[in-house]
Amino acid sequence: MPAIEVENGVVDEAHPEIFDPRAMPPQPKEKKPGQQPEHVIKEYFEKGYLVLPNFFTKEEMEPCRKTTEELVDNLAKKLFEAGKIKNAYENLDLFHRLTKLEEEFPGANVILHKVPNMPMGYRKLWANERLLNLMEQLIGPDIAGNPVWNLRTKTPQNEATTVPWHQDCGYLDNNSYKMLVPTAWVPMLDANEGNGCLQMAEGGHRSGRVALHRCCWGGTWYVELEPEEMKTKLGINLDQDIKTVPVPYGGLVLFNNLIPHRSLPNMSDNVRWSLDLRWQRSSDPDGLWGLKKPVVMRVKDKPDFEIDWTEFDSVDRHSQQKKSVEGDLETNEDPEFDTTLPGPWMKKWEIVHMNKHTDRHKRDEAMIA
Ligand SMILES: O=C(O)CCC(=O)C(=O)O
Ligand SMILES: [Fe+2]
Repeated sequence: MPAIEVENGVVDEAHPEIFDPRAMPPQPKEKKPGQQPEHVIKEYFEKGYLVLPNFFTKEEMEPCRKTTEELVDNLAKKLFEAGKIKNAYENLDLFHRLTKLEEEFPGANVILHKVPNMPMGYRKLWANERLLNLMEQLIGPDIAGNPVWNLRTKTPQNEATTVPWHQDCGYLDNNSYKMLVPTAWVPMLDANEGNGCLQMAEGGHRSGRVALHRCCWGGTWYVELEPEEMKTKLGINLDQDIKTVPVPYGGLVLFNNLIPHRSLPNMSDNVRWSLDLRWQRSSDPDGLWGLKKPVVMRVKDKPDFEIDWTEFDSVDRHSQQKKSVEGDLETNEDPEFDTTLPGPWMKKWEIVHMNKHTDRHKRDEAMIA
């Protein structure tokens, strides 16, 4: 694949009606399991986010933890067999093992964050019946899973997993400025201020605008939205609107793709595991430069519809993202242990700071020029 053209992220457009209470679909008269009272759904559109502290049962969440344990175990074995680490730390639990792997092989958490295929344990949660019923209340009955989902491997005091202020549109293509992409952020333990839960800029979606982001933050692949820009461009009151959003195990945070948010540093001894899962209307584009199609999850008036994962499974988003900025460059690096995470968002914003994630495509551009 040759490197793709990427439109500049700065546009003089505002689409508040796609994200604010005007976007709320007609609400069902009879509630299905998982569906919330109308005033709660309204809060999502008014504030831009919503916390549901008790949503999943233990039976629904445990497979997620189990899946994560397996992913860590696979990674440990792979690193050990390749001679990259001296100890696979088999005796440590889910909340401590990755920290040790990360100590011995910095970037282990990034490799895990880029897991190419969505394991069954996560898939079940993403397509959970009650969660999709809830999605119907946000985007209506034709629902697809948006290809951007993430496992957050937030080891203690780690730069690469501490996400600075951003609007999710900052990482998506410009079509995403005109489509509602709800996210459910689901922690695998109680998430709080101490272990790096989220902060939201309440109401930061109400202008309908995407503000200026810059790339890349510190030694990471993240874009950054400066607080001053949040204030002037998005009308956020920095003293009043910033909310810290703890959420217990079994709960979730719902938000939209325009609200500025960040995650706090993890000052605890535990790995703060979470999943972020996204949906969209099936009729909307992927929001990801055409790199990976959404997976249809629900079709109006077809209660027996079954999800076909074949196409979704066949595309590794992270390798597509990398190729889309770097092209098919030959490298000597072993893709299995590649700890960089380049993607098209790096071409959408001004690069004010280069690091290992940006280096190669910038170098390539210099070569072309
Ligand atoms: O989990 C985090 O640290 C960041 C989450 C985030 O930005 C998102 O889910 O969009
Ligand atoms: Fe985000």
